[in-house]
Amino acid sequence: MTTRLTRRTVLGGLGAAPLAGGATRLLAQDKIVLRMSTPATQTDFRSQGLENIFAPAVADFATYEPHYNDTLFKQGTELVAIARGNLEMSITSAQELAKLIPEWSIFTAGYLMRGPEHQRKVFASDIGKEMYQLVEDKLGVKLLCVNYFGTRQLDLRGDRVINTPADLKGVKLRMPGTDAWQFLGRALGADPVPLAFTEVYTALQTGAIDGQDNPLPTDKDKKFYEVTDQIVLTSHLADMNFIAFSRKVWDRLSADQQATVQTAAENACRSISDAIVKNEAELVDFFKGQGLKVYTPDVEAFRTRVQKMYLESPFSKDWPEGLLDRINAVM
Ligand code: KDO
Repeated sequence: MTTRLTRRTVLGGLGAAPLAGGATRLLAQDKIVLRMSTPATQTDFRSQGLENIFAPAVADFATYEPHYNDTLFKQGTELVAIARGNLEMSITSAQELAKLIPEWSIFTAGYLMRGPEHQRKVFASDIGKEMYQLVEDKLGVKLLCVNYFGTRQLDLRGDRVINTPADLKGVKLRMPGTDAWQFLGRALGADPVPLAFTEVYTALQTGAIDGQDNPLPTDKDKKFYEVTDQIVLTSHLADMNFIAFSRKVWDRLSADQQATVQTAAENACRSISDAIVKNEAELVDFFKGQGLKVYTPDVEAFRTRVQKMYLESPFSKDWPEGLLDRINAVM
């Protein structure tokens, strides 16, 4: 038998044993359905990691049900859906978390995280425990693990050479539609345009936008190279994602099942990060082979401007006291 976690099943308890606080514990014959919503494709490394590592590990008591390409919830609405009990899982980002919990905007700052190892260590430390707890307390969402999503680079139409932020003046750069992302676009020197991930290919093809930013593996997976001419290696954001899991569902699992979910997610995150690191290293040659110009601009000029703008931004007022120094001190 499978049960979707709805208010009716929680409160009505389809044969499930009541727990304090109105939650219900899964009985042995029940299988919980874990719907995961994401704008990503099925071929994305994160999707594959969850399908191949997470899903089989929890299969004894849970049916993993992924929904790709924004088909269940729209990009950026998943966390609220989980908080309201309408969704069980998503692959979330610091930018989406920052929309609901301003302290999280610290992790949206360009040129802050130094890469996959730094991310892993930061979130394995007390910093991670505190920031994950904040999300659990405020949203009822558990963040199970962090994965490296790749380092974001500029991917543009046309042959305008980009060396410093000044060269991006007037460039209509698609960024995802939250304040944190739009600010990053402005900090880079561009004119940011908010647009859903699933609409980027067509907007590039028609020239509605001049470019977009994403990690190289995403540019390949979404075939953006078919409709752009150059990749500028600004490396402005070592991007990361988090496996978000409903606290209400978590509370229905036994201690053993919770441990299984946690380990399964951590194994998936590690494998996703490793696969992305490996793929990223191979992709410059791939894009050159597709006829794109790939080059490194004056990264220091971008870093200096972006870091200055973040420190002077209204976002930084919400950063917990001392956290920036603590993040930088993680080696
Ligand atoms: C994007 O919209 O550009 C982005 O890369 C932002 C990420 O935070 C992440 O949400 C990602 O899209 C989606 O998961 C689709 O891959």
